[in-house]
Amino acid sequence: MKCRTCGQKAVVNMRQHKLALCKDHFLEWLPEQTGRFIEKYKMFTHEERILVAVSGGKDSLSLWDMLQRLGYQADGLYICLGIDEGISYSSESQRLTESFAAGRGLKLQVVDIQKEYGATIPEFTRKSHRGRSKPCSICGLVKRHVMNGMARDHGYDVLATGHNLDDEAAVLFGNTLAWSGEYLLRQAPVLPGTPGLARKVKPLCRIYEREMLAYALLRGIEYIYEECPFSVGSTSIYYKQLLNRLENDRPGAKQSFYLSFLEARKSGLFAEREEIQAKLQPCPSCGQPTSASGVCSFCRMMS
Ligand code: Q46
Ligand code: ZN
Ligand code: ZN
Repeated sequence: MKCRTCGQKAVVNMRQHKLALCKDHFLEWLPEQTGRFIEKYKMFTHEERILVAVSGGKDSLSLWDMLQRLGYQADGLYICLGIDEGISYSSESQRLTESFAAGRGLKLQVVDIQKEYGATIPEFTRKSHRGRSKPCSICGLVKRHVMNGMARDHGYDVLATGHNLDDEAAVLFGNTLAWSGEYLLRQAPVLPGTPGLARKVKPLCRIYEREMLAYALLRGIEYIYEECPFSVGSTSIYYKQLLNRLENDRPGAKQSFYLSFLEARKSGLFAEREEIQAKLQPCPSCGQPTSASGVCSFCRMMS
C-alpha cells in the first residue's frame, strides 16, 4: 500500500476514506481535517481562548497537540478525580498530562476534587444514594460542573473535549435505541453558550478512534493506555464493539450513521422539541444555569 500523496510506503490505511498515507503525510493530514471541521461547524476562531479538558488519554492529549499545531490558543484543564482502583489511574494520568504540558510549555489548570470538595469521586459515590455501584453519573455531574465553572471563572470563550467519532456514534446509538429526545437534541459538535454556560465543542467528532490512536503513536505522545477502571463493562463500550463489527463489514458505516443524524438535525427533525425545551435559569447556590426549578443537581448532590 502506497501513500496517496508521495508514493512512499503507507503506514495508515483508512478504508473508511479510501485513503492510505505515510507517517509524515498522515501527521499533516489529520490536524488539517480537524481544522476543517473546527471551521465547518464554527467551533471557535484563532482569536478566542479555548480550554481543553484533558484526561491524560490519547484523544484529549492529541487534540491539545493538534490545536497547538494549528495555532489556536488552548490551555488544558485536568480534573483529578481521585480514582485509584489498584492501578493509580488518576495519579498516573495526572503525571502524564503534566509532563505533556511541561514538555511543550503549555498552560495547564488542575482541579483536585478531593482538595476542592473534600472527597474523591469513589468516596462521593459511597456516601451518596445515587450511583449505587458505579460512580459514573456522579463523576459526569462533577466534571461538567468543574469544567463549566473553570471556563466561566477564567474567562475562556469555549470548552473543548476530546470525544471522537466512535464516542459520538456510540452515544447516538444508545440514545436512538432508547429514542431519548432530550439527549438526541443535545448531541451536537457545538453546543452554543448561554449566559453562565460556556460554549462546548467536540473538534474530534468526525475523527475515527483508530485515526486518533495512530496519531498519538506516530507523534510519540505518551498517554495513559488504561481506560478508567470504572468504564469496564459499560454499555458504551458494548455499543462501540457492535458499531465496529458494522464498520468492519461496511467501511464508513459509523461515519455515515453520525453524519446522517447531523443532517436530519439540520433539516429540522428536532425543531419542535427545540422550541419546547425547558428554559435554563441560574442555580441560586452556585450560579450555573440549570433546568431544575431550585438548586442545580450538582449543588443538590453536594448538600
Ligand atoms: S465517568 Fe465513569 Fe468516566 Fe468518571 S468514573 Fe471513570 S468511566 S472517568 S468517562
Ligand atoms: Zn507520503
Ligand atoms: Zn448549583
